[in-house]
Amino acid sequence: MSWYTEQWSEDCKFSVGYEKHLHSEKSPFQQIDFYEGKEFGTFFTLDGLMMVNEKDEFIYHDMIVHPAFATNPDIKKVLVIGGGDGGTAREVLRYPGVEHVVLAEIDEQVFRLCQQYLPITAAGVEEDARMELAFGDGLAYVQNAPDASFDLILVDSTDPVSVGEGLFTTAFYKECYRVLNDKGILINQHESPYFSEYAENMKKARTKIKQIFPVARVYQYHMPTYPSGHWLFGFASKSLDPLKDADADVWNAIGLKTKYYNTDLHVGAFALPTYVQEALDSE
Ligand code: AAT
Repeated sequence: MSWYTEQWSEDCKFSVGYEKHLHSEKSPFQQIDFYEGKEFGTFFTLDGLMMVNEKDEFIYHDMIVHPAFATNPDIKKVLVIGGGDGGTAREVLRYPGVEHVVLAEIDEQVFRLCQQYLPITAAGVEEDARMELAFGDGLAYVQNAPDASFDLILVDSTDPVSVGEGLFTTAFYKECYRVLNDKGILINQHESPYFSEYAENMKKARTKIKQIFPVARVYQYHMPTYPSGHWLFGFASKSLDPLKDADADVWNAIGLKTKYYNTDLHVGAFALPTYVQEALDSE
C-alpha cells in the first residue's frame, strides 16, 4: 500500500492509503490524480487536494442540493458551476420537476475522467436529456447569461486559488444575483471554519455575499476527507428563507431517499457553533 498525503495546515497532514494510482495528468487548468484505495474507494484530487471519493461524496452532494429544493420545491432551471465529477448534477436530476440543468465546469477532463473512473457520480449525467454541458469558466458563463434565467445556482467549486478564485469574487456574486429570478437561490461551497487559511476564505466569501443578497445564511455538514472535516455551504437568496420557507411535508412527499440529508437535519444544519457564528458575524 502507498500513501496519498495532503497538507491540511502548516503542521497538520492527512493521509489515505491506496492500492493503485489510476491516473495522473496535468490538464491546462490543474493537476488531476485518481487513486483506488480500500477505506474511501476510488478518489480524485486536484492540485493535491481531495475532491471526491466513493465513501463520503453522498454527504457533500446531498447537502449542496437538497436544502435549496426543500426551500423551493418548484425549482426548474439549475446552473451548476464546477461540479465536474457529476455528483451535484446527479442529485439535481433526481427531481422530476427539474427541466434544465447547465453544468459550467472549466475542466472537461475532470468530467471525462470521472465518467471513466467514478461512475458513482458521473454515470448517466450526460445522457439525461435535461442536461446541457457548457465546459468553460463559470464566471464567464454567468457574465453571458440573461437576467433572471435560473431558479438555482449551485457553486460546486474548488478553493479560491488558481482557477477557482474568480468564483469567490464580488463580481461573480453580483452576476449570480442578476441571473437568478425573484425566488432565486445561490448555494456556494463556503470553505471551513477550522484551519485559519480556510476560515479566512470563509469570512471573505461571507462579507461579499451578504452585501449583495438580502438573505445570506451559512449551514454546516461533516465531510471526513476535507480539512478538519467541518465544512460549510452558503445559502443566499433574493427572498426565500431556508428555515421559514422550507416545508418538510412538501419535500418528504417528493419521496427521494437520501443517505445524509433529511428535513430535521435541514433545520439543525443552520444552527452553527458559537465560534463559527462569531467569526461570520465579525465580517
Ligand atoms: N463535487 C465536489 C467536487 C468539487 S470539484 C470542483 C470543480 O470546480 C473542479 O472540477 C474544478 O475544475 C471546477 N472549477 C474550478 N474553478 C472553476 C471555474 N472558474 N469555473 C468552472 N469550474 C471551476 C468541489 C470540491 C470542494 C473541495 C473543498 N475543499
